[in-house]
Amino acid sequence: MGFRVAVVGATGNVGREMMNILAEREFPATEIIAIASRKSIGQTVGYGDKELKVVALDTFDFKGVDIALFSAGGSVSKEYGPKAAAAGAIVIDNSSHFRMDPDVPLVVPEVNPQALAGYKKKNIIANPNCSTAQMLVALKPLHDAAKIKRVVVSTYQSVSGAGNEAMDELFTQTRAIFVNDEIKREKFSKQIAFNVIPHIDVFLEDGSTKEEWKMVAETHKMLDPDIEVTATCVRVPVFVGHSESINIEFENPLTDTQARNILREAPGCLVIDKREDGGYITPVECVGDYATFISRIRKDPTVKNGLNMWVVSDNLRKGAALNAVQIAESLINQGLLKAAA
Ligand code: 11C
Repeated sequence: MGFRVAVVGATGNVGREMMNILAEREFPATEIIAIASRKSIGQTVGYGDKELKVVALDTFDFKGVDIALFSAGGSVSKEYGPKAAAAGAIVIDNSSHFRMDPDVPLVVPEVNPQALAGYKKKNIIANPNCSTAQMLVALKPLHDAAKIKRVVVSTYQSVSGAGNEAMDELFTQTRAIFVNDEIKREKFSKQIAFNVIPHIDVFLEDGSTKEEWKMVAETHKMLDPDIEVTATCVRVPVFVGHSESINIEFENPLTDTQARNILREAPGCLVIDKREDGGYITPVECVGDYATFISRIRKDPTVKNGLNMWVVSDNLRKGAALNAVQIAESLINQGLLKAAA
């Protein structure tokens, strides 16, 4: 007994991680179908110790598929997500396309698993933006304890969030600097090697970027619409792993020791906070892990009830592929999805 699972965008960064995580977590699948655009036909993708041939999306019939994990960009989700959902598959979509649709639950299982029950309206569930997912895994237990009023977050986001070509651009620019070659810019509007870029996704009219807006809007949808959030999202020359400096103001008192103890027990969180040289996490150490790592938990003495912390996670995993697979697992655990006998 098990489920037929389709992975759409299987050859991308996140799609490959979806395949890895389905295998690692021994997701109860009777069949995994690796789907991508026509240009990927002929490629294979790894699933455990198997190599699966890629199937073309435009001719694929989703009938009989139980779960379709989409990570092929917003336009593919817009066109094919509803088709897969109409054919009977539960679509778990990693793009931003459906996130703000009131009839589509936006879910991080450690934060709002109860929202999953609403998936039946469209047969679609949205996965949040990677920077929001890891922030909320850390904020939710603290909000439950002392009610968060305001969050000021600055992100340090790896290039893998922008896809394979962005990773290649960091690599080739870095090499070009060492061999004194021309630095070519394609994916990023400024040099990314040995630099930082305060710009992720498109600019909005108020001067913020869409990435920053997502951190606000998605926090409101998933955690609490009353929390004030302000974000600055920055691209850094790191291949995988997003980091965040988070300043939190609470309604009620919460000491740094209390926060550390709460986070030590919280689902999905791993506290590494030794207050000594190297006693904190950096992005290279989180790669391939499932956890949201939390370090540098300390009092902010400039407000009545304030804390600062440093939050790091593998953006391709908790920020995308892992969260999508956890949503599927949570559907099964909540009895919302049953395998055919
Ligand atoms: C980045 N967070 O690091 C983005 C990638 O809305 O799902 C994911 C974009 C999204 O560039």
